[in-house]
Amino acid sequence: MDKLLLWVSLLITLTGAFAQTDLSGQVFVFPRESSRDHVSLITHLDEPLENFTLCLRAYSDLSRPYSLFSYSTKDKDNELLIFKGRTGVYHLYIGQTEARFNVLEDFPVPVHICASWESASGIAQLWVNGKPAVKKGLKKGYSVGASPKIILGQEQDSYGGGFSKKQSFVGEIGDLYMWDSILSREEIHSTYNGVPTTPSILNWENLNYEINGYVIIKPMDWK
Ligand SMILES: *[C@@H]1O[C@H](CO)[C@@H](O)[C@H](O)[C@H]1NC(C)=O
Ligand SMILES: [Ca+2]
Repeated sequence: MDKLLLWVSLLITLTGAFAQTDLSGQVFVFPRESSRDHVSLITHLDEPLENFTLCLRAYSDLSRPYSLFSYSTKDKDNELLIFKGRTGVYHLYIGQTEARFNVLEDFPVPVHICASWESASGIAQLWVNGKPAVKKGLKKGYSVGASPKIILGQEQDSYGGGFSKKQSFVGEIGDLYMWDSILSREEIHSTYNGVPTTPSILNWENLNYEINGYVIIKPMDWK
């Protein structure tokens, strides 16, 4: 290998290493409405998912609908999507199919959200501030596709793009974790009250991400 190539590969290795960041106690602030500003989460999901749980905290004073977590594959833009509807309504999409959850909530207040889905039964669960919504069922026997583009701040209508200002997130997001298993009620509660102990595939304390546009990291002042 010549010297230049060696330097280039060393630089890539170093950049890759530094991209793993501990964001404990911090949030991504999406300070304005746009069709561009977003964060890409980089993860090595090479296998389809039969089970998952995803948790995050969010604080927004938007009253219009918006995307909280957008996971697309080459075939399906809404492969795994958590979408906030009007106050008290959350939508979970798996493989383009929607389940709707109605919860009692105040507005605007910080929320801790966990969503889980199990292929074997198709049962989807949503927990808001540690309280379970009524279980729903969808896509029984399906597997969530691998090699996703995972985006915060925007809703994908194509693989890594197709954003719309009217579905963008404005506010703060933190404490995001994703597991390839179903967390128990006790684990959901410990995640809500503090930090999770179960090893995860997306981990706020060791996150590989890329900021695009106007997104700022600041302390989480509301937990
Ligand atoms: C998914 O969960 C079911 C239990 O509901 C379990 O039998 C299965 O092995 C899990 N799949 C994977 C890939 O972990
Ligand atoms: Ca979409």
